[in-house]
Parts: sequence; structure tokens; C-alpha cells
Amino acid sequence: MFDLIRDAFVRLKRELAGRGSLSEKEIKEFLRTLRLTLLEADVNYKAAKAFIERLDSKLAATEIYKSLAPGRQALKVVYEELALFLGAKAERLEFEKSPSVILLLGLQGIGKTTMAAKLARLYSGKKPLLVAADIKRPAAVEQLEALAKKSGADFFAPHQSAKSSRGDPDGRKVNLDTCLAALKHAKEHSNELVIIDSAGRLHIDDEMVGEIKEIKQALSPEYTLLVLDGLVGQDALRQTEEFHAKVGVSGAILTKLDADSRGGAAISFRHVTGLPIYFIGTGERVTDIEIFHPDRIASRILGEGDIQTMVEEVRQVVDENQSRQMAEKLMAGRLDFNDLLNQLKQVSKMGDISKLLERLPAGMTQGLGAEGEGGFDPSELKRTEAIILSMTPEERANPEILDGSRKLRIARGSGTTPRDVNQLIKQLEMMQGMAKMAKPGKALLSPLAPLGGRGRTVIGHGSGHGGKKKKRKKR
Ligand SMILES: Nc1nc2c(ncn2[C@@H]2O[C@H](COP(=O)(O)OP(=O)(O)OP(=O)(O)O)[C@@H](O)[C@H]2O)c(=O)[nH]1
Ligand SMILES: [Mg+2]
Repeated sequence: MFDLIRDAFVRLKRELAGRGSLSEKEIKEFLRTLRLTLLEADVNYKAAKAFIERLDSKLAATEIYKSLAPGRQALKVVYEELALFLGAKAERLEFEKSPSVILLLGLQGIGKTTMAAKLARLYSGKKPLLVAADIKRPAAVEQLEALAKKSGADFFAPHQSAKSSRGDPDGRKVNLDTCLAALKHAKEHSNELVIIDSAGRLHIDDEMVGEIKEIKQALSPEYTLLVLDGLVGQDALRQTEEFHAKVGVSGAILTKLDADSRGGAAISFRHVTGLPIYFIGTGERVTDIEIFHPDRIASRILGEGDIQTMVEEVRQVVDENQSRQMAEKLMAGRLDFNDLLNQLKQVSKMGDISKLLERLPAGMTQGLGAEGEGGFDPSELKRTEAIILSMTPEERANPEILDGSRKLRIARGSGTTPRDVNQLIKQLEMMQGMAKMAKPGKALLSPLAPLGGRGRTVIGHGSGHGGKKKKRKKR
């Protein structure tokens, strides 16, 4: 996400940061490069132009030439302006009705159904009801049902007999009836939030517009959210303008930003459409959703990382007690394979670790496997897990009893080689050694600490000797 533009910014930063002076000509040159970078990242032409103009006048007004550290000063202005450009503050959904209704709409395959489940999980306190108002695509109802289970939300499906109704090939009437019945159900079952997953179409056609309008009229949703695929770039802006003109939307959700290295649509959206982005989707799992925080996104784009979001995500899944216990054992050099297994489980709960590492400032993650060569390899984690799972409880707790024949058995059981098993044992010993050398300190209490700096070495089977030492930078 935003890789392209972030890399360019990091280069610019390197050039600017240490500057003791900055001439007017150099500032012009800097702005020119920045404009080209934005265009390369597929930022809308008008948006890029407007942003650069604002920046230009802001830099002039700050009298940057007189400043003691003009490079830094310029970067600060860029950051502030970018955050403003992205929308000043995070827009939150505020619900006043009970039940409140969110209607999701958008073209085919952009991630509506997935997003419905993500939202249900995010607002689980409101006992959300997920409504499958899509009988057009086969299996769409079942898809939402499965996702509802994953997000722990209630689920409402069209009546069985409705699916085969004649004279309604697009299911428009069935979908509307489903929504109405769902609202009634929600009132009776104290679901405070109703999330409607509508049917996608290949194009914005009359059929679709008609269906959405009918649902809107009948349910008066508090939020009508347009789901957009970040991958389509500027086409997302065009779609928004058309949808907004035809049915009226409250704002947008951008999905698949994990797969989009440019992020141009996200950057231009507010300026071009005047509408807010509420959420972004960053993966296929129900947990892969973020509130669109303009300031955090700006700092991510500038390569400053987004430590705040990372800390929140880690806090959500990591069992603090377990981490503390593990840290204590680590300090005492008493780590065994059970601890390693626990750690693996926590890491996999965190999801894609390279995504987490992406939030660290550029440069801090070098050597951690987050950059280049595809980052952490989940299959390596799986392999490690398989080896540990093939050990008996006794072996896991007392690694020293692992002799040649035990190692052979474990290798066979896990589909690996004795060499792999040996390597893992070495890694455990290394962790124990590391702990003995380390001075007692807070850093080790961090749940990521045993991975930090040596991510690939400890958990995976990489042969790296650890990366640069990870330092948490205060921001
Ligand atoms: N990488 C990535 N994939 C996503 C994301 N959101 C959804 N997907 C995937 O995109 C595909 C389509 O997602 P759906 O949620 O079914 O899309 P939809 O808009 O409901 O599709 P229709 O109902 O057919 O219109 C699925 O394979 C999802 O797993 C995301 O944020 N990132
Ligand atoms: Mg769908």
C-alpha cells in the first residue's frame, strides 16, 4: 500500500532532511519532483495540481528560507498539508437510530460482502445483523452466511421459497422484501445495527440504480456507503461521481489497498469527490479493516510508519499475560518448544506480519524481511509449527532429550528432514543464549521482541543472522 509514493518520499526526505539552507529554486524543484511522484502513483491530475499549489503557498508563507532547519521544516509542512488534503480528521460513523442501517453498494466483485462482515465485526457491540440482499449471484447468500459466522454476527437470508420466484429474474423484489423483513427481525431481536449487502452489477445500470433507490426509500439507511476497489485507481473517482449523482451516497470504503502499491485513488478521493473515506480494506480476512485516519495515512505515505495503528492491532490479539510469562522465561533462559509454539500461534493470529511491519518507518525494517524477497514466508512458520507439533509434550518441555532417533521420528512426522529439526533446535538455543546476554529491560516484554531483529532466524528457517537492531523511535 502506497509503496511507490512512499519510496519516492523517502528519497526526497533523505535529500531534504539535513539541509541547512534551501533556496527558492530548490523548493520549486522539490515541488516539481513531488508532483511527478503523485502522478506516477496515479493521483488524479487536478488533485495533484491543487495539492502542489497549496503546498507552494504554505511553504512560502512559512518563510522557510529563514528557518534554521529548512529541510525538516519543509517536510513538516508536507505532512500537515497531506493530512489535511486526505480529510483533516478521521470520519466516524455515528449512529442515532436503533436499529441503524448501513447499506453497502458497489460494482461486482469489489469486496462488498467481505466488507459487510468486517463492519459487523468492528461494530460487534451493536449486535449487528448481516442481511443478504443478493439473490442475483449464485452462492452470494451462502458466502455472507459463512462470513457472518467468522465475524460472530447474526445473519438474515431471503426466505427459501423466494429464491425461485418467477417474474423477478434479477431478484429485485425479493431483495427489497428481504431488507424489509430483516429490519422487522432486527427490531424484534434487538439488533442495533443492520448491515445490508446488496447485489453487485458489472456496470452502473438502471436496474441497479432502481434497486438501490427502492431499498433506500424503504429503509432510510443512516449510511449508504459506496464500496470501491482501490485497484481500479482513478476509475473509482468516476464511479463515485456517477453513483453519487444517481443514488446519493454518504461516503466510501476503499478495499484491496493491500494489493495496490500506488494508492492514488485514496489520495485524490476527498479532493475530487468531496466525500469522506470511512474505512479501508487491507486483506481478505474479516480483521483486515482500518478506519481511514488521514494523519496516520499521511505519515505512512511519508515513510514515517504508522506505529499507532500497529500497536492497536497487536494489542487486539496478543495475550499480554502470555507474553509476560514468555518474557520471564526468556530472561531466565528457560525457553522451550511450548513457548515457541505459543509465540507462533500469536504471530499467526496477528495475520500477515509483513503488513504489520509495513507500518514501521521505512528503514527501521531493513533486515527484518519486510522489504525485498517477499517478507516473512508463512510456509516457513507452518513448517516450524509442524516440527514442534510432531514432538511429544515431554520433548517440547525438555528439548535436551532430543537424540538422533527422536529427531528422525520428528522429521518424518512433520514431513521435514533431521537437518530442519536440528536447525530449529539451534534456533531455540540461540534464543536462550540471546536472553542470557541481554540486560533486563522493557524491550523484551514486547510481544514482538523475540521476533524482532531476528524475525526470520528465530521463527522461520532462514539462515540470516538477524537484521539491524530494532529501535523504537519516539514520534
Ligand atoms: N486482497 C484483498 N482481497 C479482498 C479484499 N476485500 C475482498 N477481497 C476479495 O475480493 C473478492 C470479492 O469479494 P466479495 O466480498 O465477494 O465482493 P462483492 O463486491 O461482494 O462481489 P459481488 O457480490 O459478486 O458483487 C473475494 O475473493 C474477496 O476475498 C481486500 O481488502 N483485499
Ligand atoms: Mg457480494
